Amino acid sequence: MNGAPALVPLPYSPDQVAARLGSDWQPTLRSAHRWMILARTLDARMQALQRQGRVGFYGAATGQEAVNVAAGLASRPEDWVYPGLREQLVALVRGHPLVTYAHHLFADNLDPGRGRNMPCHPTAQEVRYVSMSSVIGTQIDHAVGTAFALRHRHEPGAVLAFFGDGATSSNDFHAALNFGAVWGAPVVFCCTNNQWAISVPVTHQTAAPSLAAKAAEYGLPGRQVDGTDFVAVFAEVRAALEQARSGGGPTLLEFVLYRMTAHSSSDDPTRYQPKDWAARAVAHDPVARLEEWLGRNRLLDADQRAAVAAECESAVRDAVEAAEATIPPVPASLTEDVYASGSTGWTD
Ligand SMILES: Cc1ncc(C[n+]2csc(CCOP(=O)(O)OP(=O)(O)O)c2C)c(N)n1
Ligand SMILES: [Mg+2]
Repeated sequence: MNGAPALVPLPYSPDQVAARLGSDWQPTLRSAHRWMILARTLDARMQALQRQGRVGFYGAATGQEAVNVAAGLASRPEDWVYPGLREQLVALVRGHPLVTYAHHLFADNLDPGRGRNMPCHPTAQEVRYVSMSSVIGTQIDHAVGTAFALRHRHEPGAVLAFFGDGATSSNDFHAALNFGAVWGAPVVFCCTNNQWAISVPVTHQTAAPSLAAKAAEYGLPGRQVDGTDFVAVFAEVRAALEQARSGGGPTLLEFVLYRMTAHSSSDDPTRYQPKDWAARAVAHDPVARLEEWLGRNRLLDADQRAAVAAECESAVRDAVEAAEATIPPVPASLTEDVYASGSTGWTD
């Protein structure tokens, strides 16, 4: 495949940004920046805590923040999210409390999943963020099923289905695109092409000209998007969600970006990545890219940047402290939520 498109500095003038984001573009960009810094702060802290043995596992989303924040901000409360490993920020942007996510990461008694899932596999029912399956690709089919159900019940909303470049080689990806298109299901397929599936480069994953190109054979539109450009991702996700909601069927969006960390805390990428990868990834850092543009357009100065960083540091510190002060799941919880007894808590 032809790999990443040429990534250029944010090409937008403020007028173009306003046109693509709408009238409230300045608060949207400031809010996006704050969320991206929070995510990066959380990633750095959790990777350090994992190495100290204080959390069991961590899968960072460093380099993928623009996609997560843009998708979160472009979605509506009635929409659903089926994530892969690196989309927890979408739940936070949609209103899942940071401290609840910290309870999940520490698998404590206030984790909504009571420590049953690996860290980075939260469930956030109140924001329609469905617990991730570690089995690569399976969530894409589940997302299509939910989208079909929404339409069948005449309920509003659409579904965001996230998965990586590696997941495009799973059977589920192909079944989901096929039936999503056949049924005209209100789903947006969001492929985060970070160019690696653990140690397998995307160039070994497919001979197709791009991952987005696969959409055509299933009869739905597919577009490659620069996933390091917040404005581009926001505009594309918003348009695809609108199309889905209005009965126009699914879209496949391929977000090309760079994995800036190891696959997870269990991985050592120096054993397989080319020596210049880290430098190439840093050159395509979505946070630096947005900050550079905000600075150039006088929307962010050094003091404001420092204030955002301090606010995020303190939010992460408070969340970690609250989690570490919480007891592990009580033994009796082992049998809770296993069998349905009366109401499941879900409304239908
Ligand atoms: C069915 C299945 N096969 C293999 C694995 C092991 N595994 C975990 S993550 C991963 C790579 C996923 O790569 P990609 O889809 O590109 O997502 P990324 O981790 O890069 O975000 C693999 C092979 C798995 N979890 N499930
Ligand atoms: Mg990948």
